[in-house]
Amino acid sequence: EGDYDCIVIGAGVQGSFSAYELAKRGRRTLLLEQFVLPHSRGSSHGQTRIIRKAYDQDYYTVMMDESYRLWSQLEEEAGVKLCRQTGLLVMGPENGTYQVLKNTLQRNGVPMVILQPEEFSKHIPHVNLADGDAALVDITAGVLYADRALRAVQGQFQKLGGIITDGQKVTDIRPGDLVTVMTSGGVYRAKNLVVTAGCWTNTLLSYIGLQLPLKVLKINVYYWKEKDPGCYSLQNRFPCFLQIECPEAEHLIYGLPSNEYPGLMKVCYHMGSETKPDERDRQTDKSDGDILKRYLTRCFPGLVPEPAVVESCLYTVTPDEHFVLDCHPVHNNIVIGAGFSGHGFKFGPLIGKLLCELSLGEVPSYDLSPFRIRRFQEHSKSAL
Ligand code: PYC
Repeated sequence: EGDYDCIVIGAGVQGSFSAYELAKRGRRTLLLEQFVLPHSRGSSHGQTRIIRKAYDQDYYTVMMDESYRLWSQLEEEAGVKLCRQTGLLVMGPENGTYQVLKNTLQRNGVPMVILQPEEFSKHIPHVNLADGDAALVDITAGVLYADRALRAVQGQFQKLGGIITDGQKVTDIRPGDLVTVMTSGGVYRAKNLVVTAGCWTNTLLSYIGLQLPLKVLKINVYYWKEKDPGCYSLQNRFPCFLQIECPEAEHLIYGLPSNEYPGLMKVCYHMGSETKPDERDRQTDKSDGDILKRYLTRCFPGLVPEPAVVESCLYTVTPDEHFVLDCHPVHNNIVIGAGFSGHGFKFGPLIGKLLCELSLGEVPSYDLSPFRIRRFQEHSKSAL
């Protein structure tokens, strides 16, 4: 119990970085988490994520520039390695989203290598490039060590005097000049509140008169056995990859080199089935596994096309798959970071900085208009 300058609800990657930024600016900050940390019930667990600048919108590529710098600052401060450069292989039909990513990289001067189809197998053995597909490598990309990053940022937050209270579920929020947060274990007050509750966002927003158009998806995280151990491994410098628009799949397929389970490569479908955040274990749809089997049989002949390990993760997806970074429309001392739509982890340090800026009433360092809550009303109006 007690008073703070700021309370952050949700100790996933975005909440942890927000709390850290606030503490760095001398704010007495409480980071609240419903589960006992660390846990795997949300969207920030697991050992690895992709970090990349290859995007279809310039503003994400530009924002990643700073995010990379902030990741290395944290590496230095905490004395741990959090990123490993592997490159990102992007494959897809020449004239489509592939071209959009390529143009964004070129416009923003991101170092990349374009692989001509005839030399592809020399550079990337063990992968079959589909007929008609083009390929490039975003050199700057790599793997982020996700679990380790969360530990590091939470540790730095605590070193700055920040308080983490875990195992307490929020049961009510009362807005006002001092916001009151009731949990299963206490009552807390602060001048400012940041809500970064992942797929529980709408549950919390229901206490403060707001609902966002967020869908919660359960993503199956598949690991596939290498026939020849190491041939797709991080040690052997195999890159992360994105397969855009292929005959087997309507959505992206992505992969990371084998690392956390030696001999197993993570390859997943960037789509899942809808669930409620507390009922994910009831959602057992694995039809994406068949899509991946067909794709891997054709393009990754060095993998056994039968999943060896299946884990899960939740995405909280907005209609346009852009984030929500905004103040509550009525209570401007409440800031919301949500809807990271399965591509937010890599932005964590920058999202933390931006939510901190919003919370302190500062002009944010980037144009946040793509991330405003208002866009949903505008869309629904124009649809009517
Ligand atoms: O944003 O790079 C990404 C990503 C890969 C898999 C899910 N998200």
